[in-house]
Amino acid sequence: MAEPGSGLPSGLAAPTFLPWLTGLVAGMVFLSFLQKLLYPYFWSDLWYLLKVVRCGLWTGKHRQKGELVTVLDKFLIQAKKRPQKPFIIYEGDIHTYEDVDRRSNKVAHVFLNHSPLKRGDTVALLMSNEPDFIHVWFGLAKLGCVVAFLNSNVRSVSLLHCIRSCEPRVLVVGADFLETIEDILPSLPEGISVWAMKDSVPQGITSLKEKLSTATDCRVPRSHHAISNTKSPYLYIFTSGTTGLPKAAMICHLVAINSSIGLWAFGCTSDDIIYMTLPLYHSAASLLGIGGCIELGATCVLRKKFSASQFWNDCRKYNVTVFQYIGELCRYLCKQPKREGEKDHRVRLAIGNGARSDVWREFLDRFGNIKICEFYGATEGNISFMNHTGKIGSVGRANFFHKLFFTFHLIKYDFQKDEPIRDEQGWCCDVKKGEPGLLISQVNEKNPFFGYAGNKTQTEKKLLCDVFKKGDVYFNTGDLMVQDQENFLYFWDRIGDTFRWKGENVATTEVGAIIGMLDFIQEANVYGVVVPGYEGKAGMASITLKPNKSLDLEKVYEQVVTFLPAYARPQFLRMQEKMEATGTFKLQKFKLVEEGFSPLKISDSLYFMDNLKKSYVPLTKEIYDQIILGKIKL
Ligand SMILES: *[C@@H]1O[C@H](CO)[C@@H](O)[C@H](O)[C@H]1NC(C)=O
Ligand SMILES: *[C@@H]1O[C@H](CO)[C@@H](O)[C@H](O)[C@H]1NC(C)=O
Ligand SMILES: *[C@@H]1O[C@H](CO)[C@@H](O)[C@H](O)[C@H]1NC(C)=O
Ligand SMILES: *[C@@H]1O[C@H](CO)[C@@H](O)[C@H](O)[C@H]1NC(C)=O
Ligand SMILES: CC(=O)N[C@H]1CO[C@H](CO)[C@@H](O)[C@@H]1O
Ligand SMILES: CC(=O)N[C@H]1CO[C@H](CO)[C@@H](O)[C@@H]1O
Repeated sequence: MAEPGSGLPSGLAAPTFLPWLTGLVAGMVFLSFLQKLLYPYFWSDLWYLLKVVRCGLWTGKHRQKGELVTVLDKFLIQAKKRPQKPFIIYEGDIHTYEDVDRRSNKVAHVFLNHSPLKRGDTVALLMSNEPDFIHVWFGLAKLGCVVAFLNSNVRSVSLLHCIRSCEPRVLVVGADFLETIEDILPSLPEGISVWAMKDSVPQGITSLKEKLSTATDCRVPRSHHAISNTKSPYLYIFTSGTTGLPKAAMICHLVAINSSIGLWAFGCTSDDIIYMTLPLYHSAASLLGIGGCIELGATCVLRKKFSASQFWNDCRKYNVTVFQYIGELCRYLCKQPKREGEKDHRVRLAIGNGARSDVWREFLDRFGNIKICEFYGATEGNISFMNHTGKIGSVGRANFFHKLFFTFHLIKYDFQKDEPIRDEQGWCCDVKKGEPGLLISQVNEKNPFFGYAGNKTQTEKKLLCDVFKKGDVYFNTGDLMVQDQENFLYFWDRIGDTFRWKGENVATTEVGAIIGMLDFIQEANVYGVVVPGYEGKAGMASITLKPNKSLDLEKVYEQVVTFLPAYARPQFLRMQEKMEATGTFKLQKFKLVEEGFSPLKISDSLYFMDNLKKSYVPLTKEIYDQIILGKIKL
């Protein structure tokens, strides 16, 4: 770098009147100019680094004193410090920090007195967004149990798979899920006791609600949940990795503590009111959102389900200042009919991921000056970015400071073979700026990967070995990203056997297996296709029939609706005479994805999922046009 003032002729300030001062000022102006030119984000990067360091010191401090402070401990501290402060506002009811503390004590006492649960046992929780989700979660955490959050969209066989994979002793279900659970009750593994948050329950299920009404709310001794190792398990959160059925990612206390600092790092304070419409069973809402509120002592306005038409009304009603989003949410809000006074609210910050640049711009135009902070972080991965400079579309920036702490790479990827490209020596290579590459992050002592519950093979599949040299290990995020000239990172696509739709990852093998159960289906090949105007990809199943069998469209519809969550149901079917044998299976999938769902381009019969007719119907040109124009909503 140029030396300060070196470009200035020294005799310029002729009467040699304090020449060094002139030189210094000129030098500083020049330096600042240089900094703006070469390092325009220097100050924001540095600011971000200081925050990261500060929270590192914070976690370190508590470790040094020999006392490990978990997110639950922080909650207890807040409950003592500000008992009357609203913690959760749900359907107009206020639950203060003290209220939540008391009710979760009750939950703890019920299980302490009426079940054989002990510290370290896993409890699966199937509930929608409601205060009791948090009461049960915290109550069980107070007993040192590990809570597994089940995705509440998942049904039957997939749900059973999820429950089996985390080996719980107890299953707690919300009132809305009694029917779901009754369906699988006979198939549940031996020794799981089922509890429901409802007064009257069928045989074989215990009523938690009834027991709560008589339970004591006195404090649970800290010895039940005090931890001696921050890497011990705290939660299981299900994710669809790059392959197969959902997997339970183990979240240890340390990851939860780190995530809970997120809101603070984005600039939230205890005065903020955070609007939460995302499902609590995902890490964004539970770890970042609820954990973040606790860290700050802030208020969370919880909603059972996101509603685009109610969104701004709620924001006004509750004086919301911050909300969490996924890309779809911003898009739905932009699609709402325009109304008077749309900028009339107090929201100043939105935190989330997946907002595309076009939607992002429209959103700002329409709803006013809201700072949008994108972040990226795989639930189970050891990598995260924050858009701490608010650049439109980007998930964050890999800055100089960042690289000191996280080792990540974008490596070249073969889209057709669906695997990283390796050179003659067998090493992977970094992509050039501007090209999409697979995001991987190094796994080592400092940067551990905690793996999935139950299955070693699955854990190993998420890891890439011998990447740049013999013996190195990287975590494969399954996400393709692009890095621009300024080092901003942009989400590009997902690889492997999953695609994203409505904010959820869809495992193609799972969907394929469900359709394959039908007796007339020979083979089902599932993938996602791009539909203009939507985030992610819509599901499509390419199928072949068994000899002498005919396609029963209603049966296919019934099958997917019965067994798959709404986001995983294929929107389109494509009937193929036989699966083409060109090259590998993966290669063929690549071709199918490219071909999309246009009846004008594809000669095979195409079908469209029609929820009114409760069947798949032929995908005509009219239907196709209406989908493209947004007149038919997917
Ligand atoms: C959590 O944050 C601390 C401090 O920033 C860091 O030292 C630690 O490695 C992080 N751990 C995980 C698992 O994220
Ligand atoms: C929102 O703020 C206004 C003005 O500060 C206040 O009068 C009102 O009570 C607040 N509403 C809620 C639900 O806190
Ligand atoms: C683990 O995964 C492998 C491959 O996905 C599978 O064959 C095996 O049955 C699984 N084991 C368990 C215990 O789920
Ligand atoms: C299918 O039907 C044809 C004629 O109807 C018959 O010749 C053939 O054996 C059948 N194949 C099978 C596998 O049932
Ligand atoms: C997502 C995640 O857990 N990231 C962590 C990876 O490890 C670094 C420290 O080495 C943490 O700071 C990150 O939070
Ligand atoms: C948390 C954080 O640093 N957010 C940044 C996001 O982007 C804006 C610019 O629009 C910055 O001012 C913020 O600092």
